[in-house]
This record gives sequence, C-alpha cells and structure tokens, in this order.
Amino acid sequence: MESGSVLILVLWISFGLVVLALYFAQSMGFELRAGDNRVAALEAEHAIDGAARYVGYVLSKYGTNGTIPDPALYSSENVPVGTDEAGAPAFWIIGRNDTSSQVLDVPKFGLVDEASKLNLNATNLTADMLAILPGMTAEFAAAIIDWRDTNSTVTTNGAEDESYARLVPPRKCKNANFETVDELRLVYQSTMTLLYGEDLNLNGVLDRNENDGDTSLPPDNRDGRLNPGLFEYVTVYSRQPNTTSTGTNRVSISNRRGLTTLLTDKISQQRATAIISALGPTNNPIRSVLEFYSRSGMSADEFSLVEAEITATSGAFVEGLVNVNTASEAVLACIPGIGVDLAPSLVAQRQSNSKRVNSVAWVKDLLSTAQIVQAGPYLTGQSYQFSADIAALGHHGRGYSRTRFVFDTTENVPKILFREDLSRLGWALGKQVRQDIRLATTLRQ
Ligand SMILES: [Ca+2]
Ligand SMILES: [Ca+2]
Ligand SMILES: [Ca+2]
Ligand SMILES: [Ca+2]
Repeated sequence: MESGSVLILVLWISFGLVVLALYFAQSMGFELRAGDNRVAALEAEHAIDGAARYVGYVLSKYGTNGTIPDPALYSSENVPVGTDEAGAPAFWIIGRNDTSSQVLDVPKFGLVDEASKLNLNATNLTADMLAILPGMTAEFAAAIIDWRDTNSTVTTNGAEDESYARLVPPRKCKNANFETVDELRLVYQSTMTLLYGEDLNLNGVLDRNENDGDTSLPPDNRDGRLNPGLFEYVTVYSRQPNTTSTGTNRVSISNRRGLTTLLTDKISQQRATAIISALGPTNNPIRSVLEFYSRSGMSADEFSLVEAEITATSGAFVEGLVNVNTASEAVLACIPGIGVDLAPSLVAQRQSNSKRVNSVAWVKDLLSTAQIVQAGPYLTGQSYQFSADIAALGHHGRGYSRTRFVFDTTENVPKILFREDLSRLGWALGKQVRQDIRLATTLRQ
C-alpha cells in the first residue's frame, strides 16, 4: 500500500540579516506509536552521528592525498549500528550515479565528490558557463555572478543593489563569495524550480511524486527522467592544497628550474632535459597541468609520477577545480573547451577506462590542443572534499532522520566543514528500501 497523502509544509522564515529557509515534511506512511517513534527517532539521530564518525574513518584510510575512496572499500547501504541483529538501527549514505541514466526511484549509495560540481566561488566561473546547466536561465546565471563579484556593476542580464532594493523585504547584493550553496535562495529571481528542479528531496533519483505531473509537489514533466535543479550541480567547498602528500610545496609549471629538478628526481636527467625542451619557449606560458602534460611529450606513466607534485597557480590552495573523473555530463558541458558536444564522449571514455584514478591525463587524448588550452585551467584529477548525505532509521525501520555533512581532507585528519539536517525533505531512500522495511516488519508480526 502506498501512502496517498503527501504533506508539504512550506515556511519561509527569516532571521539574522535576511536568511530564508524552506522546510518540508512528508508523511512517511508508517504506523507509528508516538513514544516508540521518539525512541526510534533518537536512535536514527545517533546512527547518523555514528555514520559521520565512520565516514571520517573511511576518508582517513582511503581518501588521503586527493584520492576518492573506492566505494567497494566501505559500507554505505543499510549499515547496522550498535548491533547487527535484524531490525537494528541502520544508515545509508545517499550518493550519485556515475551515468546520466537513472533507474526510477533507486538511489545510488556512497560518498559524493564535491569537486564533481561547479564551485560558485571559482574565479574563472562565468555566467555563460552556468547558463549551460539544465534548467538554468541567463538571468539567474548572471545574477549569481553579480551576487558574488565584489563590484556593483550590473552585468548583462544580471542584478545588483537596484534589483534587490525592489524586493520585499528589500536587501543588498552581497558582493562577496558564497558561504553555503543554500545562499542561492537569496539571489535575485531565485525560485524553487531553478534550485530543486524536479528533485524535491535532493536525492538524485526520480521519486514517485517527482514524476506525476501536478498531482503532487513538485511540478514535473512526467517524462520518466529526473530534471534536477541547480543544487545538484554546484558547491562552495572544492579546493585542493598546493602542497604534496609530504607537505612540501608543489612545483609551479612555470618554474623550469624546479621542474628540471623534479623530473630528474622522479624520472631521469636525460628525460628531464628532453621534456623541458619539448615545453617550448618560456614566453609561451603554460596555463594548466593538463596543458603541461600535452606539451611535454611525456608518456602517461611518466606523467603519473609528477602529476600530484605540480601546480599551475601560486597560493596555498587552488579553489574550485572540477574533477573530470567524477563530474556529471551536465557539469562537464559547462567547461570551456569541452561543451555539450564533447561532454558525452568524456563520460563514455572514463567509464571504460580503469586507469583514470586521480589523473587528468586521459583527457588529453579526447581534446584538441586548443581545447586543452581552454579546458585545462578548470580541471583536476584530485578531490579533497566529500559530502556524506546520511539517512538513518531507528529500530524496525521506525523514525527517519537525514543529515548531510561535508568533509574536508586537506589536513591530516578529515574535518567536517558543514552539516545540515535534511529530514524535512522527507523520505529519500527510494521505493525499494521502503518495501524491504515493510516486508521485514510484516514478517516480524
Ligand atoms: Ca556584484
Ligand atoms: Ca528525488
Ligand atoms: Ca509532481
Ligand atoms: Ca522529468
């Protein structure tokens, strides 16, 4: 029996300067006794805390030096907490599919790489890039850039103080970096449809109410495919350190002397000389690690020895690079030099290539020299921030709680940068988990 009633509460509340939050609650279709439910809800919350500690352990063991933990090495689905008896509290880590094809209502489980998304604060992010994302408008893309840039000059289609002054209540354009992705709610002409699309519970899969047209929220086009909103594609957390695994500074690709030392050390003096020579004259600057590889004439094996040791930028961190090994087709389509034409072939290539881990090298074979020059400054093969979107149930499938954490691995010990309770978005574990729990409950009775 499916629950027919979906209760959606929408409360816009403001606090502090002007912070708006949107709350949802969806009836879960379980028969719950109030007291037992409270216990189960507490168990679910404790399961989430336990899961967060587990994720910290997983990242410290399998997610060091920019590595994405292999999902085969950790548990992310129906993981029992406290005891492994049937009906114990359990958690799930809601992940994302590597492919654009989706099975209706079946989430993928695992950690999500924040570098798979566009970073709203990346200095090389443009309105034109954002506008390529599915469902975006040129106006909202430009308003995002105006919200973030430090000037008050209205860009084409954009919005600065004059536009915000007309809102009720009026507010100022921030003119500074985004601190959270949720801040997008404050940007001029922000709408539920732009931010959530059809994915009202932000789980990356097409739930029943997201494929029934206007029968229940959200409005959707009932086409059997999930059209996510902007929240699916953007982050504020991705950044990688300009230091190596041993804590020393990476070598700048414009520092020929430093490169010679590194290449001699990692490969050989003879190859170092040949590689430096292949880079060409120094008045033709190299703009990215990918372009360096393309010009160097190195083999993929040679490049793998130095890739994590070199950088194209100064400063302690590089902000907002996109990991070409995890980014969705929609995100790759926004990258200059890749675009909507080449993004599908990149996704197809990486799915058939097991040697892509931690590297951008394979991209060289799919792009022209001009495309490499354009795309290189946006791309990386390393990731240091991960979301753990944890949903949990108390005993016998009762209670439901969900919290999303963002972890940072740039220091030795993984740190939590952000946590947000998403329980208000309602059930996000899909139809199968719900059916399994009902079946287990029925068998118990
Ligand atoms: Ca501005
Ligand atoms: Ca969904
Ligand atoms: Ca709907
Ligand atoms: Ca749809």
